[in-house]
Order: sequence, then structure tokens, then C-alpha cells
Amino acid sequence: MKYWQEKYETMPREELRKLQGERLAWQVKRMYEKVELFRKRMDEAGLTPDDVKSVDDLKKLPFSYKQDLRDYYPYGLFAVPMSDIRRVHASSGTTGKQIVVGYTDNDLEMWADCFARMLIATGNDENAFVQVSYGLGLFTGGFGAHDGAVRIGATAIPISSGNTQRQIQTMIDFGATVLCCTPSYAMYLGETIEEMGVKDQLKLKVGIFGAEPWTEEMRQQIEEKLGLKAYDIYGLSEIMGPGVSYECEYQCGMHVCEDNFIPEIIDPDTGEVLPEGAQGELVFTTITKEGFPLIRYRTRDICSLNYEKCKCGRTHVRMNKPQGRTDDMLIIRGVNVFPSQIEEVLLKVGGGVTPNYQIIVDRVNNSDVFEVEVEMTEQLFSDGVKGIEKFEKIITENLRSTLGIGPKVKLVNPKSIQRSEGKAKRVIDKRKLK
Ligand code: DLL
Repeated sequence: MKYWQEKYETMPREELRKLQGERLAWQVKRMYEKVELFRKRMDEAGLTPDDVKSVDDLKKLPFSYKQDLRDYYPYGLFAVPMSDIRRVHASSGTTGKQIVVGYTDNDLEMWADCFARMLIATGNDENAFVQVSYGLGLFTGGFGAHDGAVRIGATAIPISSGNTQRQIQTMIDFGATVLCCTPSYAMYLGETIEEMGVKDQLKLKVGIFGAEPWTEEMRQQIEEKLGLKAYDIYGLSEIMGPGVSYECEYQCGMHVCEDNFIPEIIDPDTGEVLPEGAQGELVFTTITKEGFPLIRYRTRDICSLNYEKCKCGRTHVRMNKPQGRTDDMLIIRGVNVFPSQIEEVLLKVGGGVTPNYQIIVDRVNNSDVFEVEVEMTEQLFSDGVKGIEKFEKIITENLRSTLGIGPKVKLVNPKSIQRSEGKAKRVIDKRKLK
């Protein structure tokens, strides 16, 4: 059952690099023949498929961008006839027209293998009951988790997201041991479990959470509320979906499935490949995908890579938790601010506040107005105005020392910020609406 894991995940790096080089050359050759945009960009750069023989040649190749998927919507970048596409998924992101991606039979097999690796790495086997509470639909989260669960021979519970109380009852009745959903939905489930007073009836052991940035502090809270061990999983529709990388039992970065995807870190402004360990924009090349392959795709996610061998024995490179996206980064009064930095501070302050928050940015009289609304706990709420004002001051000061600028902090009533069943929407940038 573990054939996919042992064959590739522990391959010595030299051997792996050789395999990647062969697969890259294969991919470039077929894409040159089948994908018009790629051929055009190669021609413009004066390159032919013969120029690509090893991974060292990757840096010569042209980048690809999300805009390409929009320009060639819906199927213009697919590299096989539509009769070979077995399934499509789509993503709308936070802004803009949706994008469509497609998978052949082999692509779906490969995806199921990648997700299955994570289930195995986090101690699951055919006895697991995997509750899939990522949305099942055009979003890749649900089907990715479902196929991974089936691949290891576990029992899948494909409930999708939403209907929170019934979701929890099902978790209890069906004996779910693994929960797959976004971290913000895990928090919401945890809160509702507390209200229902049913934590001791749960059988959950492992949580597989991803699709949005989340902090270590959030991980601790989720683990406490749900009584499980929480693992991070990363992916994006354009490259495959969940399982492009995943945490092993040591939780020291996410192993990229490097037999299928080559990651690079570049300077987002110059496009230069950055030295090992540096933080920058993550770029992926798919070297085995048939239906919708991409070369040097600019993810806009910001993180770094660590090539040191992991204690688990896997040789695949680890990426750290993406801090955010270049397009999520707010520039407020000239200072770069990531929502995840704010979350980290709020959860460290702890005590009277919850991790439910919203960032509101506006421009008044040519100056940026920066406000953070945070939900307080019932406890603080009942302490009255003085306690609340004191807490607002503490949070403002903590945010000022982390970010370099201090927002206006407003503590709002418990349960007043809308909960998310999928990816949380934390930022309202009114400047963009003007
Ligand atoms: O979110 C795929 C996915 C589903 C991943 C379920 C993990 C679990 P998209 O909707 O295309 O695909 O969004 C991809 O989400 O570029 C990141 O910015 C962000 N993202 C995904 N996983 C993580 C993570 C899915 N673990 C975009 N940490 C990516 C931080 C993440 N950000």
C-alpha cells in the first residue's frame, strides 16, 4: 500500500534531481508542441526544447502567471484533447474572473497519491474515518481530500462544508478520526462543539487544515478545542489542489511532492532565483501533469525553502508556512502589513480576545485609516467598559511594536463577526472600492 511513499519520498537528492531533469525535459517538449502560449514565449526567448536537459536549465525558462489562465479561459492552456480531461475544477480567488483547471486520469491518480502521502505521514491507515469538510465542488479542497482518503483505503465521509451542528453530529455518530477543512472553519467547529458540550464524544485524532494562512497560535487553539493534532497542508488549483506540500509528523515545514513539482523562490520584483533559505515568491513547475501543465508558475505566495534532510527520512524539500500573498499584502501609510502578523499578535495577547477579527483600511483626506475589529470573549464583555478600554490599548501597543504602525483597535461584541465555512475574509480595503 505504501508504494508511492517509499519509492519517491526518500529518494536520495541526486537521484531525485536527475529524475526531475528528465521529467522537466519531457514536459517542456510536449508543452512546446501542444500549448500555443508556451511555444510563443519560448520562441520569444530564443529557446527550443533542446535547451532543457536538467533542472539547472529551469531558470532560463519563461514564467507563467494567473493572468494567462484568464486570457486563455476556459481551456486554451490545456495540453491534451478535451476527451482526455476527466474532471475540471475552478477557483475564483478573492478578485477577478474564475480560472479553470483540468485533469487526465493520470493526473487524478497522481493527486490522490500526493494527498494519500500526507494521510500516511500523519499516522493514518485503512482504519481511518476521514470527514471531508472542505467544500466538495469546483473548489479543489473537497475532492482532493476525498480521493486521498479512498487511496489509502480509509472510509471517506464526504459531507462538504457548512451546516455546522449537523456536521458535528455526523462527526460523532460516524466516528470521524480525521477532519479536513480550512483552519477558520476548524475554529468555528471548535466554538460550536464547546457550545454543544460534546467534545468528549469526539474520536478525532488528526486535523488536515489548509487553503489559507494560519498561525502557530491558531494551531494551538484548534488542537485544544477539537482535541486533535493539527497539520498544515498546502496547494493551489493551478498546480493541482491540496497536497502540493504537506507536514510530516515532525511539523517542521511542508514537504513538497518534488517528484511532481519543482519549487523555486524568486525575488518578486526582479524575477531572480534567490539563494537557499531566502524568503521570496514561490514558483512551481509541474513535471508530471498532463492535462494542464505549467512551467514556472508565479504563485504570489511568500515563503522560503529548506533542503536539509528531515528527521522523518523524507528527502523532499520543505517550504515554511506561507506568510501571505504578495497580493494580500497591505501597504498602509507606506508600511507593509500581512493579515497573518495581526493574527499572531491577537492570539499572543490571548485572554480577553478571540481570533475572530477583521481589518478595515480606508483613505480619508489623503491619509490611510487603519482599524482592526476584534471580537472579545464573553468574560471580557461582562467585565464592562474599563476592562475593554484597557485591552484595546494593550492590543494597539502590541500591534504598533510588531508592525511599526498602530491601528485603531475596536473590541466588538462576542459572535458579531461573521464565521467562515471556507476561507476567511479578513480584510476590507475600502481604498480599492474608491
Ligand atoms: O486552497 C487548495 C487547497 C485546498 C489547499 C485545501 C489546502 C487545503 P486555491 O483555492 O486555488 O486552492 O487557493 C490557493 O491558497 O496560493 C495560497 O495563497 C493559499 N493557501 C493554500 N494552502 C495554504 C496553506 C486551495 N496551507 C491559495 N497556508 C494559495 C497558507 C495557503 N496559504
